[in-house]
Amino acid sequence: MSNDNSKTSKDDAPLNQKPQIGQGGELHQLADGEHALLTTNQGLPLSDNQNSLKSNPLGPVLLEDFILREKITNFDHERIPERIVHARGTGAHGYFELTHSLQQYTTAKILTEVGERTPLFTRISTVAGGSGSVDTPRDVRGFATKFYTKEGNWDLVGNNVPVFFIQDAIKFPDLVHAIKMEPDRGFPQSATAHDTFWDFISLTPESMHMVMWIMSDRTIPRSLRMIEGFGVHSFRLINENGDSTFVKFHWRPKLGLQSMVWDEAVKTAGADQDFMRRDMFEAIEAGSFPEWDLAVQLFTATDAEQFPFDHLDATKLIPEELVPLQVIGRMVLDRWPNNFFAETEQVAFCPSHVVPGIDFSNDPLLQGRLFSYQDTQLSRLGSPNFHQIPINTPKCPFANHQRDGHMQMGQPAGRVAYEPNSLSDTSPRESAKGFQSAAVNETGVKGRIRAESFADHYSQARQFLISQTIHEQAHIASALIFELSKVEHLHIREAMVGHLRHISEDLASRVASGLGFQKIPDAYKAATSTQEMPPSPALQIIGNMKDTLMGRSIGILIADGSDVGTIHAIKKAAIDAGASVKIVAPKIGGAKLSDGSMLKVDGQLAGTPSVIFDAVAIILSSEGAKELSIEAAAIDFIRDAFGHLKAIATDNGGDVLLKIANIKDDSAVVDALKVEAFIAAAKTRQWDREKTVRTLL
Ligand code: HDE
Repeated sequence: MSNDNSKTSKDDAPLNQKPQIGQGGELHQLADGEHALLTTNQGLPLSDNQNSLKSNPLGPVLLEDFILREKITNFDHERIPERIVHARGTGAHGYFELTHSLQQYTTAKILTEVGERTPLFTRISTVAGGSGSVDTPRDVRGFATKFYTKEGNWDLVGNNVPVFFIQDAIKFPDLVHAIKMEPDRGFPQSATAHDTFWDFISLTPESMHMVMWIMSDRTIPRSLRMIEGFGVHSFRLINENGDSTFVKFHWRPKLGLQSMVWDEAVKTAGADQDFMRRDMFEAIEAGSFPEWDLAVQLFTATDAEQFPFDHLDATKLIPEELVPLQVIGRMVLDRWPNNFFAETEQVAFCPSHVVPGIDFSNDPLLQGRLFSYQDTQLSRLGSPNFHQIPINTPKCPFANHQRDGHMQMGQPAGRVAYEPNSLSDTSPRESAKGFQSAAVNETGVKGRIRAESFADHYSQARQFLISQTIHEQAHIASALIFELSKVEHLHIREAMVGHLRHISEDLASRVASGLGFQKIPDAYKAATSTQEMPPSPALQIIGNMKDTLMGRSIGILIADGSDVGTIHAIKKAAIDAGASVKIVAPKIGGAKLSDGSMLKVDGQLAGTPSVIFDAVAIILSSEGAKELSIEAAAIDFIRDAFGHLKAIATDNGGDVLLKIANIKDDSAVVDALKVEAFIAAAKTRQWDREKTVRTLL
């Protein structure tokens, strides 16, 4: 196996000292004392990695060339089947530190040993697109964590949204087939805005709460570091006495929540299709480690009886006004994987991976998941030995009598591979401290029957909607109009508006008007009527954004002649406030500032649009302004920043571009000399500006 012999990205010296040129002019880099020898997988050192074995220099390649065959065979099999859902993901290593013991509720050491750091690997993903799809579609984000605990691996495999589309696992293949690209045409990739998705949804009223979430700004996050995570289902904690308490798990980002505006998400996909992955990578490389609090909601079966919904129904959440969140620890992601494939691609999460003291509820969706994930790993990773791939291997001792199979890496010794046995004094045996399921009384009639308590499909959808700020409600209406406008079949559009009427007549009429309906379609025949539930402000994003520049990024657009003092003042203030700063200029080689000094540039204008920043400053001399006034990329830079509700600072040169872009001043378009005002405005988005830049129905 080769070791890490790569240079750091900051190291500029060329690597190879002794190249040789072959007869055909090709380069041969030879190992010197420091380089490892290049070998086959069997350890055979290679003398030539540039040429295959031929009968003469222009002759046919010989079958004898086992070196070529080994290399190509390996390459031919480099890909494994991608995940059927959540194919595109970004992963990182880190740790979990418990700050508050749940000893009263559980025996799980990871939840009872305060101060203990448990290593973990977290993978955050989109759901619908393939592994090569873009990072910023409107989509739920998967949020899966593998804790390597002392008592075995615990996988908390959740999403950034606390509810789901369906109530029973038997509907999952239908949902996924409807959401993914349509099978006859192979598009759209990574988008819900198409007929099959909305057809299925319009016939599945239980999905309406989830529809509100996916049409909200939750599904267009600004950064993976700024999303929440939810275990979604109720789980159980079991204590020493065998008593069980229900629990919901929540991840809360230290940087607060933040989303993009839709137009920004669309343009970011073009500017940088790896935007989220790069953002996470750069944050970790810079030592700004992404961090989340782990919080729990704890409740008993008796509490649950009082809830106006069934907590075993994954289309429902428990408002934190009803059951408060208790923060019990934190997760820090502090190490990027060495190898994307070996770790992020091969990591295998299974909700069935729990530790003693954590158990499952009867949520029918969770019950189906307990089967599905183990099963999918068999085809993705090819063998029941997938736990032997290092990223999946427990970091605590583990032993059993399972044997053999594809790619068995171990060499179990001895003749005993069964239990009970009398021939070994050391072979693994069961223990009283082992995993116990909650002792629950199950009674009732066996059958394929959906519980009556699952029949309310609209009340929490309405609760979510009315909990949002007016800006977020407008975004939900706009998103529905956008998506349904892509649906070709009129009856599907009508059916969806028919559902919305049970959530909010106001929302239904806004969407109907945006779709150009002359008359509002009939309401869908609901199984039960909508109950009025109190708003839950905790469900907003805008209300949960943090007034901070921590983890955010400021772009400063400059050109030759830009004022050195203004640039440095803005850069210093932004960095002091916790932001990262990038200098953008027409040429990557640098820009000569007003004092004659050269400033290093981080991005060339055409490849560094303002969508990748949270706020921008445009600092230009009159010459620079003249040069950029005919650059569409410069005008778009400023116009998009304005349209995406970002703070903008300009000096006199920057003002020239403001005029060309036809931007009228508002309180967040500030004079570049008023650095404090710019920094204050940069910490948030200008929601009140939105109505001046796009139609909000
Ligand atoms: Fe998954 N899901 N899922 N899912 N899911 C998979 O497992 C499945 C559901 C989630 O980063 C698959 O290894 C069924 C809810 C995440 O590797 C598969 C049902 C939630 C990931 C699978 C659900 C999730 C997956 C595909 C309905 C949030 C990515 C590849 C009963 C609580 C994990 C794989 C990673 C992946 C099945 C519904 C989250 C096919 C049958 C609800 C974060 O096994």
